[in-house]
Amino acid sequence: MPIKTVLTTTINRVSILDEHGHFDAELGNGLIPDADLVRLYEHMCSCRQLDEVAFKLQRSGRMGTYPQNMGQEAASLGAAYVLNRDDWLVTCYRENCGLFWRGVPVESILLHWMGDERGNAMSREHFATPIAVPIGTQMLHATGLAWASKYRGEKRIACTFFGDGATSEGDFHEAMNFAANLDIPVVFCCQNNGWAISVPGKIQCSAPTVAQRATAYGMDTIQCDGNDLFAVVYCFRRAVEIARSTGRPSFIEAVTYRLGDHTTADDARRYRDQAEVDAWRGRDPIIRIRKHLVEKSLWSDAKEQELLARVEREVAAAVERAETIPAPPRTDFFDSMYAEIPPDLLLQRTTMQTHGIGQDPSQIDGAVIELPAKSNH
Ligand SMILES: Cc1ncc(C[n+]2csc(CCOP(=O)(O)OP(=O)(O)O)c2C)c(N)n1
Ligand SMILES: [Mg+2]
Repeated sequence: MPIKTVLTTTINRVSILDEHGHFDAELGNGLIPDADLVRLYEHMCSCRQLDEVAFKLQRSGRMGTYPQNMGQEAASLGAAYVLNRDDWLVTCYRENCGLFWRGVPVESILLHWMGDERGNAMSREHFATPIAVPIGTQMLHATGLAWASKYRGEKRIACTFFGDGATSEGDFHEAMNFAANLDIPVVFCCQNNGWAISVPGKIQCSAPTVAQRATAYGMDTIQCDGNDLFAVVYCFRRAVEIARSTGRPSFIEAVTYRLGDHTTADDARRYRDQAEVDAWRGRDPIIRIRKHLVEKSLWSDAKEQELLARVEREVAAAVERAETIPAPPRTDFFDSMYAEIPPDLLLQRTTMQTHGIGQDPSQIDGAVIELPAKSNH
């Protein structure tokens, strides 16, 4: 036969607790113990509260740009719940829920979006990298971290998160290719929220699923309802098992939606239909878990009121902590780049407090040029 089929492929989609409240007992029973489910629900509510508060902080001039995570809480939380605390969690900017589950302090993330980079310096004990705003870079970092782990004979794996838009970046393909061909235990998770700012998914990826991009690299791949915490946990258990038992990478496409704007600098009403947003509001990952908990008599209105009051207090306290951390000296941003600061930057450093940016230094009368204090960098 001159032409024969050398590959046919299938992409499976996992859904356990759907938007109508149907629960697949076969896959879902025993997946998340009740006590954990309550804690996970409470945690998602606290992240949602943070999003609402951060939006108001930005609108009142108390924060720079902020990317709301609203609607996408389940994917990173499911991952953080399944991973070991010392597996690497390598995220971009819509994974607050997973990072907080790890123990990253809320005030750190707030501080970062308030413009203080010290907030993005993750503590060693969290095994998380700084949240990546450059699109796609973190996938390579995750692959490198997992490779280092393998090289050292450690059991630690890496998990990385990125958006659908990031899968159009060269970095994505390089990371996937490298991880697949060198047997690197990394879990790639694409939060496919349908949009990369105003670019819709359908002109970003002409294949019917993002998941099938992983097939091309010879990697195990699966799609899940990314707003279904049970489905996310199911897929991560599977991916983590692959990574630990075979040392291989795998791919999860978590299909989700950002209910808010891209960031506070965006107005999504200019490019998205309200009907689309409304449809996704009905698929909110938090609402469906709440309904499920109520059905199982694990939740009540009284508990809900108590929780909302508590998360309000906790987030307000985190905002206060972030706002009262003393600001770093303004000259700091000159001091981390060079061991010996070049003369032109030294002049800028010295005059920035008293003269406008771009002012011709030769016009500066009597500028006193001081050497910076010896830095540790
Ligand atoms: C390398 C790079 N190019 C462009 C940008 C500007 N930018 C910021 S977010 C974004 C879209 C990202 O979309 P996606 O990966 O789908 O993530 P989402 O924001 O939807 O979570 C772009 C193009 C950037 N931050 N970094
Ligand atoms: Mg996107």
